[in-house]
Amino acid sequence: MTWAHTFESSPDANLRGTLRPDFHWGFATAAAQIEGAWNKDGKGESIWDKFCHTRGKVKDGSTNEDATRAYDLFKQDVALMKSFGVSAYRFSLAWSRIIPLGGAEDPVNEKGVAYYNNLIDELVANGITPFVTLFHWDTPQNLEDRYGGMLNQERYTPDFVRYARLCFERFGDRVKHWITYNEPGVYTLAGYAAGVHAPARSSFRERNAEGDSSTETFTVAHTELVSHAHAVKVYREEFKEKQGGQIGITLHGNFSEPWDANDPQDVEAAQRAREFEIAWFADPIYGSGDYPQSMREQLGDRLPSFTDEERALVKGSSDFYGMNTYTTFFVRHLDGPADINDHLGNVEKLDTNSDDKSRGAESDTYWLRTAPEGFGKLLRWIWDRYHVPIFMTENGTTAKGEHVKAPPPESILDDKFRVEYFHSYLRELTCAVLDGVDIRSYFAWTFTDNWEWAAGYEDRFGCTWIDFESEEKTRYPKRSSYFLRDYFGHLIRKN
Ligand code: PNW
Repeated sequence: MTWAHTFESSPDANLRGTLRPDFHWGFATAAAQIEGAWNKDGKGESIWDKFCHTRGKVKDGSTNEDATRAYDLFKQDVALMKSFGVSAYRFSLAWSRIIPLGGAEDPVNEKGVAYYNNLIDELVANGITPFVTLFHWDTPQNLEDRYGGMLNQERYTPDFVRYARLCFERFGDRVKHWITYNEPGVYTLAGYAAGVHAPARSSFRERNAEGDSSTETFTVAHTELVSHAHAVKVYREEFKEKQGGQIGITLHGNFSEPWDANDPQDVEAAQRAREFEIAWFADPIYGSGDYPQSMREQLGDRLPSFTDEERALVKGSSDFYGMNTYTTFFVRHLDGPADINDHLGNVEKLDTNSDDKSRGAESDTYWLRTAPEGFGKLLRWIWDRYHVPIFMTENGTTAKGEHVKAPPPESILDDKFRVEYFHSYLRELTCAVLDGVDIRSYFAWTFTDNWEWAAGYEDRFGCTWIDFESEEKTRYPKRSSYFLRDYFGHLIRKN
């Protein structure tokens, strides 16, 4: 099935050619969600391999042992992407595939290196620019066992830096766009505050045997920031001149709107929520060089302090703002002192505002609703506060009803809900560009349905539907893939 879209009718007609000719568009993925081959060809165990083999952790009881089998089927996937006309592909490397035990002194798995070399070569041969994420949540389990992973900044940092250096050495002749960490905030909030993601630590003993949500969350974030900055320093000092690439970090961030726009306390609470979620990582890197004052006030000494050396290292440590965003929430202030385990800025997040207006149409994922207006505001908020070029590195949605048996009926593949999501968000993106916001890429999340972490295979974010029950994980493109092809064809200037 193919679909063709034209955009001659208002208001799309006058958006033609708005995006720069070198604007990159494509799909984003993560190794642990697609590769499968979890213990093949020498790959070591990651914290997600352990997590999904622990009873009760994943919603549908599934594992990522096979996932979409992207490890075996990468040539087919590159050909499919090419048929959608992408110019770029963002994917992550599995650290434990490259260094199975993870550490600076541990051996390299040449078969793992070869897999990524083959994938990169295949992309380049097909004219697709690789954007490579070093870390998308799959810490080698051995580093967790050896010294507590990111809780141990001193021991972890040299291990991460050696892994990063090895990747620059082996892949940097062809990879010119590097991302150190994907969403350091979600990694620590879900893994150490809520305890619902690997490595499954929190203060909540009914869920996790160990952990302290009130401190570890911020310790791990600090380790991510500092180790990111060390890896960037290595790239800039030892590789950048010769290889000519760019390096940065990707942060998550949804938009927060006041629940009651006429209540100054809610207006303040929405700003505080944006700072707890976004400025937590972005201020040290792109702004003041320190954590936001609002966080220091609430968290006191539970928030680590940057040494002078760390501050100098972290500030300016990203060539661009890597941005993942999905939705918007209404935020209402809470009275009284914040809970010890609060990470939101002493607010509550709601689906409707004081006028009972909904934040958007429901997807198949509880936290995600279509909210393009907030996206437009968020782009401007980030641009006004930090003024660095923005690479959109993830954006997308699930849609209700897609979890059916194969073969999927045409009504499922004609994914109107997802098309409407992309259409409305890309209009906002284009308007922001017209307003002067410097945006250089857009990666849809995600290429195919995949293993959605603790939600298993039931949350389908793909622009291609996958039959997970078939041996070949048969791929069925949804209409949204063709919509993106046609809409970017319209939006990107041709010269
Ligand atoms: C991202 N939130 O995670 C990740 O980078 C992907 O690996 C993941 O599959 C995708 O989004 C969809 O979930 C997020 O609650 C998880 O706002 C949660 C949120 C945002 C991003």
